[in-house]
Amino acid sequence: MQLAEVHLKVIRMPLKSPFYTHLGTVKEREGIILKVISKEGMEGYGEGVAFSTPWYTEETVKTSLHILEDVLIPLLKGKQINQPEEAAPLFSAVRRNHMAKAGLDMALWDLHAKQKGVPLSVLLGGTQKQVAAGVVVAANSPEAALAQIEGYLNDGYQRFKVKISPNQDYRLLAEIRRHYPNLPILADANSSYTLRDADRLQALDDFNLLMIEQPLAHDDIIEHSYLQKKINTPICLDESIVTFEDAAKAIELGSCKVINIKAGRVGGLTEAKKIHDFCLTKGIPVWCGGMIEFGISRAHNIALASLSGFTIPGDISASNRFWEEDIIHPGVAVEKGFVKVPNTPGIGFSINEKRVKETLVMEKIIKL
Ligand code: OSB
Ligand code: MG
Repeated sequence: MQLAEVHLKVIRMPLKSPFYTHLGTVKEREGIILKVISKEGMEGYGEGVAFSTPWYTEETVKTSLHILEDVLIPLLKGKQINQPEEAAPLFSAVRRNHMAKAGLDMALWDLHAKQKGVPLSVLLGGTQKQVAAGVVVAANSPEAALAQIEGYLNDGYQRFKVKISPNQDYRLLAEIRRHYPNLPILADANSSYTLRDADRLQALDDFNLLMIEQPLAHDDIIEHSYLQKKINTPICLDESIVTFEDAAKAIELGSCKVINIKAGRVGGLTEAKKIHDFCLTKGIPVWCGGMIEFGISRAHNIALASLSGFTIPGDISASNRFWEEDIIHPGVAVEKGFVKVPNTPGIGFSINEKRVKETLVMEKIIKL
């Protein structure tokens, strides 16, 4: 395939309710929608998942736009790409900027799947026909967390991720366990602790958590290995794993027992699949993390999560978890605790152009 154009759109949408983390409250989400168009006029969609501010990674919507427009898209000029896996090596001379790379990588995967007339999940090697739905609880009080859990249980979700920090951990989890002794829960700390908090984190072993996600620094691998020796709860790394090499080092050092794979965070589906395949050979279970993203990125997540190593329910929630109306048709739906993996070509969802128009902030067409 050879590309003729790349369309970049920035959209902005309010969340149905505020998303509380110790790093700040997310009330509205900006995102980048990428459409790649081949010389033959076929289309593929990707999504850039950087936030408006660099609270989760160093990238932002603005830095992603700059890197896409001025660096990555020009690298595709005049290039014949026969496999979507060829994109990542083309981008390898560009340091980091994983989220910008991922948006373009995803769009090329979708385009390629559509050209071949196969579902993206099949092209990736996925085998699961449906993926277990999990959801994140990000509340600002135990009462609000319990109310969210009750609602999501009624919706059929199979796994609950609770945001914790030193300001809200033991008491919150004790309260949840008092009401739901056997609920499958994991705690996501988003790097809010240090090794000095090891005893405090060890105390959370009381709650039979599935795992604790990213307790220590966002870029640490060494200290997590010390912590894992001290606590029984399996550590899952999120922020610390931005490349295949990070995953290999973390596993080698015993820094985690589980990995949360986000295509957006690791530079795209090619790298995500590589991490998945490696974890499978090492017996490390993986799950697919979310980014409070829009439907295009969620669709890519669903396809990725259909790979056989994704044995733990991920942040795969319905469009209505965050949005009044998503930018894909139909919206992602959870039925009896599962999300169906589409069996139509590419990501398997069409674009809700009306919704894109309503939320559009900026648009740019780049001709190659
Ligand atoms: O740490 O997993 C995280 C959302 C944005 C950025 C980072 C994280 C999250 C979530 C929400 O926890 C996951 C979702 O989209 O369902
Ligand atoms: Mg996380």
